[in-house]
Parts: sequence; C-alpha cells; structure tokens
Amino acid sequence: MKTPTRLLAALGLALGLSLPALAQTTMKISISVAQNSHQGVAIDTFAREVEKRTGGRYKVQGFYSGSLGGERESIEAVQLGTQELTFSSTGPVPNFVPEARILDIPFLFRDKAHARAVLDGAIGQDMLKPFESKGFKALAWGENGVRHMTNSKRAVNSPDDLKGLKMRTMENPVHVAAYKGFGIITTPMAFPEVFTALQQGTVDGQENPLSVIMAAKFEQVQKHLTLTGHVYSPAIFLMNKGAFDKLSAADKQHFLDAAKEAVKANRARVDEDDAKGVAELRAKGMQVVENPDKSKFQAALTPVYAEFEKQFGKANIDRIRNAR
Ligand code: EAX
Repeated sequence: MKTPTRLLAALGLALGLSLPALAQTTMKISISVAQNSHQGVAIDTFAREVEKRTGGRYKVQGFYSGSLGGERESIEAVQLGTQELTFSSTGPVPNFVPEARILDIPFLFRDKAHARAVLDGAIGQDMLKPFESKGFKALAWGENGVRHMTNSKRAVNSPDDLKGLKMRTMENPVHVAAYKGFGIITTPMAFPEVFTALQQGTVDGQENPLSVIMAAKFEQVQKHLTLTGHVYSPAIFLMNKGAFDKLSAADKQHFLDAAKEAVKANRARVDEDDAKGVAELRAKGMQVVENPDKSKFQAALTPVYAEFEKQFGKANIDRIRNAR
C-alpha cells in the first residue's frame, strides 16, 4: 500500500499548494497617465511587491491612461469601493480631504529633496491620517514631480507673458487661485481630456512635470516650455478603507511595505525624467526657456500668498517651508 499512500500524500500536497491560488484576490489600481511613466513604474512595482510579499494571495491589476476614468473619478471609485486602489496626483484630493490642500501651494518647497523629506517626515505622515475618516487608507505619499508651464502661443520668460493665456489646470482650488494670480485664464479639466483640448486649441497651455509632459506626448501639441518649477506636485497611494481593514495584520504591513518600495521606484523615475527631459523635448521640437527668473514668478504671487496665509495659517505654511 506504499504507492497509494504516496499518491495521497502527493495529492494532499498538490491540494495544499493550490489552496492559496484558490483564495487569490485580485484588486484594481489605476493611474491617469500612460504605463511608461513615473506613475506606471509606481503601480507596477506596487503590484509586483504585493504579489511577492503575500505569496501570490493578492494580485493587483493595473489600469493606465485614465482607462478607469480621471483622477477625481478614480478617487471617488476608491472611496465607494468599486475599485480598491488608485495612485493619483493631489490635484483633485482637496475635494475629498481638504486638509491636504496646503501641500499644493506654489513655491512651498525649495526642491524635490525638501518635499520628499517633509512627506516622509512627521508632517507628511500626520497628513495621511485625515484620509481615514473619508473612507480611504492612504498607504504612502508618492510623487508626480515639479510642475512647469507649456503653451502653444509664446515663449514665457516672465510672469507678464502668462497674462491672458488660457491654461488647463487641475481641478484643484489652490492651483486655480494661484494661477489666477499670474493672470492666467484658468480652465480646470480632468487629465484624460487635456491632450485633445490642447490639440483643438480649447486651451493654449497647461502645466505639468516633465515626466507627465513626456508620458502624454504634449510636445506634439505644445511649442513652448518654461521651467517655472512653480509648484511641487505630490502623488498618493489611496486604498479603499474597508478593503484595507479586511486584510490580516501581516498583509496590511505587506501592502504598506509594497507602497514604500513603489515610491522609491517612482521617485527614481522622476529624477531620471527630470535629468533627460529638456534634451528629449528639445529634440522633439519644443522651445525651452530653461532658466527663467523664478523670483519674479514668486513675487507675482505675493497677494495670493497673503490669502493663503490667512486660509492655512502662516505658522502651518512656515512649518513646511522651514523644514530641513
Ligand atoms: O497625475 O492632472 C494632472 O495634470 C496630473 O499631473 C496628471 O494627471 C498626473
């Protein structure tokens, strides 16, 4: 009876091994930009790490280029639970979690290193908490990048050149207020509509990090780029709170660790894009103003800044500005 025993044992082993496969859960995650981008790298790394760390019990399926909707719609879907996860810029986030607005203030951060230190430090980690009462588990801050201006009309050398330009903005109240301060005619719009709007001339310009400009091929519909670096654009890994709460304690940690790994890959790609972006976009025909006088752009926002200080509290803004 040796053989049947062995067979049974083998069968049992086979069944045992297939059990986790049966218990596999697939979750959805989305981005509004193309897969070949700093955001694609983020969610693909996240998916790989989740699968690896949970021994394949959890799979994360990526949806790219706004195929599940723009960022606002995706965040809404995560809040409702019709989709488990999204990786989004903070563009539409203030409409869900107003506490996050302060991060979208122009010229708040000196550079990416400053922003990353704040987001990874006590201030940033505290700011993940208010998401919980709104139906989200915010797994980690990621990065969209430092935003620059593009348009089809003229070279922008100083803030005066922005006056009267019709520009698409994110659906973000802080950005809209600030860009009005530049004299821009602001047109908030979801990202998946931007390429066509630029192509058809519904708007003259838009502003985004080099990573996004390249991933979206905006050089095909925009002649001028100015490295205004007017605002740092954070991104965030959001998960439906119910879906997160259902995970075991160990799996919760796996998801958090996966997000951390993903953010590393995401930031590395942003750095890579920033390093090669200007040369690449020039080669594709864009005219680039590389070193505009940033202090002039900053000065143009003085009245708006007074308004922000009232709204957010000067001490709160300074706490971020002066963080080392
Ligand atoms: O998250 O809407 C935007 O301009 C964002 O920067 C873009 O979708 C990437």
